[in-house]
Amino acid sequence: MKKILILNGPNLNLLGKREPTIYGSQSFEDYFETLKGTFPGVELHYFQSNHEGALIDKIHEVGFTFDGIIINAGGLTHTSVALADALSSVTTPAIEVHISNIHARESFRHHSYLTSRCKGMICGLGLRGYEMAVAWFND
Ligand code: CA2
Repeated sequence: MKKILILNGPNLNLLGKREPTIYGSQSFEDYFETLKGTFPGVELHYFQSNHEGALIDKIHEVGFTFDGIIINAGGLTHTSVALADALSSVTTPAIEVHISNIHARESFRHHSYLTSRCKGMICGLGLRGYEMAVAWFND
């Protein structure tokens, strides 16, 4: 069974509670339950943290044994060389996901330090982006 980690960064614990016009009205915990039902043959893990170091530690923890990492680093996407280095330092491939279309928003969101370290990037398709990333790893 493939092991996949979904890694969410800062503020994504507020999904479903604030800014529903941008990020939708479902909490990630609820969505995660649906996702597990969609992929019964995949061992799905979920970790969210508001702390950069905790996200890096998690990448190191799973990055040599899991089959895939799906990462939405939140605002750290646009600032964190350290997260990019963590993705480069492990063997598990990653896919970057953003709920909103970062290229249709403020210019500071247009650059991601992570994209070049990932197999691909999905943005603007809401929570469905996570499902598409799981499907790709599960192929
Ligand atoms: O669109 C995405 O998934 C983002 O990664 C979300 C980040 C943002 O900084 C990126 O540019 C794009 C922000 C996460 C904040 O999430 C919230 C969710 C609900 C309410 C408030 C914030």
